[in-house]
Amino acid sequence: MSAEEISGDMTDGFHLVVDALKLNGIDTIYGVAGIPITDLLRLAQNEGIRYFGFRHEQSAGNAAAIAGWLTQKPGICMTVSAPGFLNGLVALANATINCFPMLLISGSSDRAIVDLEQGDYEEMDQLAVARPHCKAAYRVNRPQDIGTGIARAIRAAVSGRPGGVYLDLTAEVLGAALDAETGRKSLVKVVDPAPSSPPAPEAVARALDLLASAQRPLAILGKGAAYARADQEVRAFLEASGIPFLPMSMAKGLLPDEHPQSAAAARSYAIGNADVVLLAGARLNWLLSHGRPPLWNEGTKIVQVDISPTEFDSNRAIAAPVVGDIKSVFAAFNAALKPGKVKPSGAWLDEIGRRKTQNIERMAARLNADPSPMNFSSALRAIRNALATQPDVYVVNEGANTLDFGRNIIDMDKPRHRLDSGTWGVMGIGMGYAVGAAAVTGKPVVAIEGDSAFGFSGMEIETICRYELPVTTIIFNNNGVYRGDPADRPYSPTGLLRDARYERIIEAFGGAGYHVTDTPSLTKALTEALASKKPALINAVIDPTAGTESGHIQSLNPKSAAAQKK
Ligand code: ADP
Ligand code: TPW
Repeated sequence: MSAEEISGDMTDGFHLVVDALKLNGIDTIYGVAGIPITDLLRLAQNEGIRYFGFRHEQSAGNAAAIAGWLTQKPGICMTVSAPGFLNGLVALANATINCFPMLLISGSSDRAIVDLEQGDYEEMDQLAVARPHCKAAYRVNRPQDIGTGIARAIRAAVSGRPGGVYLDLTAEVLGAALDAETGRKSLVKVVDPAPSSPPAPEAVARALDLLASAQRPLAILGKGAAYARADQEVRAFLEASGIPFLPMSMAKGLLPDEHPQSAAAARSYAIGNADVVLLAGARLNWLLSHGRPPLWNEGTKIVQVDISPTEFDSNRAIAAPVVGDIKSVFAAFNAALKPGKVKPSGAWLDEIGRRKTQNIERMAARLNADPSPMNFSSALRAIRNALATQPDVYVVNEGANTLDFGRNIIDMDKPRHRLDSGTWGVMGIGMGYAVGAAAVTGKPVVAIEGDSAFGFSGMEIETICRYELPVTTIIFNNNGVYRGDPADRPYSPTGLLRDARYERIIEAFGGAGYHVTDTPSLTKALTEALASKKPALINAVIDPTAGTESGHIQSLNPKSAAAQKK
């Protein structure tokens, strides 16, 4: 029986899931169809939920995760059992590690057979597999529990530190019948799913006192601050106090990169010489060198603002921890800040300014050069020129050199417009993030992709074309992971096919393909693609010898301690 054909006084698991999602304002699902969820997806669509069908669950999961980060509502990914679930699991784990709210909802096979390992179709104990990779994991075994299961999953995803949640729906539960009245009563509308958590007044006072004692304060803003949608509060505090700031990569645009207080072009100097750092919505993980020397100074004192109290002292002692959501905390900072109380010294601001100018001048020569073939800097300059008048564009960025150069060269003007490989430095987010961003914002998306990075989700070009999304994918084609094969050594571990014509992939699906080898053609192609508001793919040929292995994190490759020094 199909899920739609049921009598009026009865309901079933399919309907209860859709009703519970709708009751909680869920309007979009990303997924891949198959047993046992096909009828569920069909019903969801019939009931007015938008559905985006992908070619691989990892991309569907990535779309859901970024949709969650962009909207503060959990993004929903639905998959089939065992292999479909496992394909989605990387995205769920990535969402959790990045603090993005998402739900992976997977159908699962017959519990009685699975638990006795009797060999069901797509048999797997999915709940047990998911649990270590997400913030919470639940299974619904009875139709009357669907409402509670979805409510708990939503709350777990968005409250406190956001993260990925797994919800297991057995095939049996989806098909199970319940009388309609009991079913309706079993649904739960989650009230205040992400309650604000204002900081303790004494924590605020401690933090402001420490900042007031600073000569050389510095603020570091992370993607948690961008997620918090505290744009006005954060900006007001930084402008009133005059503290220079550094954005982590997905916090670029929280204050515009062009803002005079941005210290981004003097990053190492600013981190290494600050006496007090205000760390907001960012962890002291590898991306910030664990807060340790040589980048950091041992003597620097830290004010850390985070919604998760267990984050404090994770890598070094935090002198002034402030637990709370960033919106409430910065509102409290603003309310308590007396004019002139926090005041960076003139010498500190002058020195940051001097180094910024010096570094920008030093970079300018490289940025303005026009080598043939193009390199990362010149190609990104060409993209930057096309994007200069398009602040609404969402930028997705992955690769190694493509990511590292892209982060530095592409300025962001608006908050939450840069989406990238994030905390794991993961490859494969590209097309999923592009679809998710286009789906929830309706705005154009430009995905700047290394050729290797693109390959992880490249088949989703068909998805982009099928839904006619305004996504332009630019592939920096240098024939390899990081770089191309040396001429005398084909098939090296980092090599990819030479001179691949990636633009023909999108042509197969009716999109616009461009093959460009110089910067004016790249700017022109991107400008044209954006104006068309249609799917496009630009194959940008880059010098295969440009860039470095592993980009800017080469030092993380293990080196043999037994290697002979030359
Ligand atoms: P980045 O990669 O940009 O440095 P991280 O992902 O390491 O940022 O850190 C994000 C931090 O933000 C996490 O520690 C998380 O707990 C925190 N966070 C997320 N949302 C909020 C919020 N609304 N208020 C305060 N902190 C938040
Ligand atoms: C899921 C390891 C890091 S960066 C990268 C790989 C494979 C691709 C670099 O080549 P690309 O970029 O994209 O052509 P560029 O700009 O240097 O030319 N598997 C996963 N994640 C990661 N991070 C890797 C492998 C990796």
